[in-house]
Amino acid sequence: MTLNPEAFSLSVSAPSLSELAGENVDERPVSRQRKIIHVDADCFFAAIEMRDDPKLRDRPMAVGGDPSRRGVISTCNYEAREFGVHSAMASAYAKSLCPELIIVPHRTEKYREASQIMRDIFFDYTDLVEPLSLDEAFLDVSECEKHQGSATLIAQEIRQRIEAALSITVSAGVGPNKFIAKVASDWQKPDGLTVVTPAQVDTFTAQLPIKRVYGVGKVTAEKMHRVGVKTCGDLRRYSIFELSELFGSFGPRLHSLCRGQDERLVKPSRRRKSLSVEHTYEQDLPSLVACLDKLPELFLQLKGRLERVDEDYRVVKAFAKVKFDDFASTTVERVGTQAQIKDYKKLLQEAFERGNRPVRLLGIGVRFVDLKEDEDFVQLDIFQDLRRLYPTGDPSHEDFIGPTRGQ
Ligand code: DCP
Ligand code: MG
Repeated sequence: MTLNPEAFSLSVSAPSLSELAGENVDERPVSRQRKIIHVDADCFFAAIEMRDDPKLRDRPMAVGGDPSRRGVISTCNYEAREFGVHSAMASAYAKSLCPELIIVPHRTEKYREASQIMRDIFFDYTDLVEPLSLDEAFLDVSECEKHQGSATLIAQEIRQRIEAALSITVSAGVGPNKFIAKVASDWQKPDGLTVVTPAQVDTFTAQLPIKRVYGVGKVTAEKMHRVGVKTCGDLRRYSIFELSELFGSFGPRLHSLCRGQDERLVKPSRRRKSLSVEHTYEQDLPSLVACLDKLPELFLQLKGRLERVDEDYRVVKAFAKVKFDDFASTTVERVGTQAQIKDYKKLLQEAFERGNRPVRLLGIGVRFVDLKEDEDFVQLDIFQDLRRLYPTGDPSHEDFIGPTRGQ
């Protein structure tokens, strides 16, 4: 049976709130229909390298170690994949498959930087973000109110924002659980969005080759093939007892997964460390005065975002970022700030003076400590608890950034 990605392609016109909250395909009494997004960057390390060096584009390239020093491929672009090159392959062997393959070394700092920017974008939609690696994360957007709660539109916006911010593409999958979302994000890679509604889960998983199920390795898949099980649908013929006998403790899980059921929660392992807003201007800002003119608008945006973070975050630093017309960028940050607009004026001035030339991008933000993560957090003198500063939480105070919700 062939899989048909088209059947699950993006349908922007259909608001997925009703879809995803709608029909319950299995018979279990599910208390709440969840909306999970899985995001995974396309050939991540390679994409960053191609972005930064256009000579690497449109030809097979990989990131990895030197073939003459027993190096290994970390990843490669999609052109190289056509030659059979893939992650974890010896670079020398990759070269033998594709002699024109260009292999460039890692720049880990760049990948971390990009990863952080992706995460900051995810946190604009939910605090329930579970990073799986530098380029991959689950988001539970069940409670997100953006786009009237449409996970489809949220995923689409996340993809667009990452591409605009980083000039790389990511693929996303939307589904009612982690398993479905993860399979879906891989469905139309690269640069794809696949939405599997609750009503489609049954058909979608029935056709799914068994090797797509996380935890089913080569050996298990071969064992299944020998007894005629090629798809998740085929596996449904076996009872939970039979599967437990055949696959031990993995049996009950297989029983659920082959029906597209997965109750695992999105576990936010790390919470956000910072929050910022930035803007690239269509025309460069020629002077410090022109930059300062733009500050109130950015400040209002930042304030709006900060109102949505939860009360376990404390602001410890404010920062301003400036990118000049020669693409050099600089960030000035300071502890002991109250993160008021006058603080940002000073930071911006200092940042501007480092380059003293026209500016293409301005950003301002705050860094947090997270009381949930840091139980031993001691309130240091060098920064202020903004809630103590403004106990009335008067939002009309123009310099006030509400750090918490429900002030
Ligand atoms: N990576 C690595 N070694 C591996 C696998 C991955 O160093 N054996 C690194 C390089 C990848 C990054 O992790 O760019 C993300 O891994 P993915 O599995 O998501 O692979 P890619 O993003 O490169 O490709 P895809 O488009 O298939 O997601
Ligand atoms: Mg990836």
